Amino acid sequence: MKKVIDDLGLKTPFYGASSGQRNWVGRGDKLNIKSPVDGKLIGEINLAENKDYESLMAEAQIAFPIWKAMPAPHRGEIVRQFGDALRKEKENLGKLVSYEMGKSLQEGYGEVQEMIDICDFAVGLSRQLYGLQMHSERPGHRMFEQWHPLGVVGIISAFNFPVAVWAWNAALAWVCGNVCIWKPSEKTPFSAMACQEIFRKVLIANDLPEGISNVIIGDRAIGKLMSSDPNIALISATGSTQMGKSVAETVGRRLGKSILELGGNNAIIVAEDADLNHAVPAIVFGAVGTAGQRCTSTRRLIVHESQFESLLEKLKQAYGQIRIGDPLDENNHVGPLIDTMAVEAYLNTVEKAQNQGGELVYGGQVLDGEKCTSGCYVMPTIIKADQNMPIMKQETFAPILYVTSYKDLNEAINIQNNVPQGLSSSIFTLNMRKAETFLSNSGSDCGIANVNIGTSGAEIGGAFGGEKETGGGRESGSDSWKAYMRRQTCTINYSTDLPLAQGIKFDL
Ligand code: UN1
Repeated sequence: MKKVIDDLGLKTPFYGASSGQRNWVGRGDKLNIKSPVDGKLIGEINLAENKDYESLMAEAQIAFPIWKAMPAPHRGEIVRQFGDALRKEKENLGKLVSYEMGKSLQEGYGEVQEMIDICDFAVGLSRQLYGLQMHSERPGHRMFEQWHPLGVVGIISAFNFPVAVWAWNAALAWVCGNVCIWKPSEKTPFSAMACQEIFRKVLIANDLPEGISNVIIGDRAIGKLMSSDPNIALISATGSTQMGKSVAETVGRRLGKSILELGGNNAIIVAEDADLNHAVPAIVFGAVGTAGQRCTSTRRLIVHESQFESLLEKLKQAYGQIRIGDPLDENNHVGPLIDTMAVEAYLNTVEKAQNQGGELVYGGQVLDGEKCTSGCYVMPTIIKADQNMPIMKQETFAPILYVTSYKDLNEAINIQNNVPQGLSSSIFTLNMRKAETFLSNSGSDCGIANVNIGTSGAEIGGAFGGEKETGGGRESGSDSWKAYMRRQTCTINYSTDLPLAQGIKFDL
């Protein structure tokens, strides 16, 4: 791993202020960052304090006028170069993500691929930041709208996607003409610093100010500082609903903008006519992929009573084949949870579910042994559940799948919607009426609704996000870019008169 880290241009050991790399110099407490894979120290880092934030903000503000003065397609060219640099670093960065966060190497590479894809998307977008033109009601007038950058965009991201979620936000924010300050999770700072280093080199090669992209490694206090800072026009925050509520309140108090991508409690409905050959792998990947630590992870399975027992049997069999261990070993499907606190939450949830009447069908244990030395490896778990168990309404970031049964589709849709969160959802059916009902306005209430694919692994081309306690924000594809810009409606009078709108006469 040392070679991977060195190749990525990160100087080891990481002694904060002595690293000589401006963006992650911190004056605060020293933090030891250990890998959940083997419990070994990756490096030490000094957390940022208010003063560090202030100096980054000053750099960002110097960079903004320079960056926004560049035509959008030129900004797109810089993002294109970043995408190319990521292609070159895919292997190293994917490995670092896998080691620091604990997700499988395939998923680490997948995450970097998602960054490359959003860069490509943003390059195209840089020539398509279209405004509409309207017909004015007044003769000799032209009315149109145009989009301008916001300024400094703050990005707060979570440990589970240490790099991709930043890229969804940053690549769009940049082509839109903004500069960014990124506060990654303090659980995965090195992946973030590696990204920053890759982009920093692109900026230097193009004679551009480094302040276009900034990373700050800090705790909640820094997040709070960003949220309350009127110099940050938009905060895009990914994390728990609890964190999101606090960000929303703080940003809202100053009437700032926010994009919130918070908790999910995603369900798959399996209809009586589902193709189980497709449903089973989709469920397993959704529930155990990334050790159940995606906001899109499948947490609830709502199965038609006619399929219930046979599907449960098939799932037990499939779970028996899952290889758990070092995520950098490509033979393994599932790595560790992020830390021992997450293991504790997993155990608590399994216990609570059983106390509430759930039946443990598979898993429920922490793994040890020579392949699982960090204490962070747990068994993917299946719990036969009653839909009214309160624990089913909560999101636990762990591979725990609740399975419950239903009789008719409306009941299944009600169960699916009857949680505070509203991120992702899916149905497995070969019946067109059922599929369309699920997608109709009396169907899923989530931001993402899929048919015959699972709840996780969304493509970057669509707008990503969800409703209710998921926060309502949208990032990544479609027209999500509009949230990173301010809309200006312009009316030009080229007539020889001054007619007023609404036919009002005001003759002097
Ligand atoms: C997240 O877990 O915060 O759809 C993002 C997915 C990924 C992104 C998840 N593309 O599962």
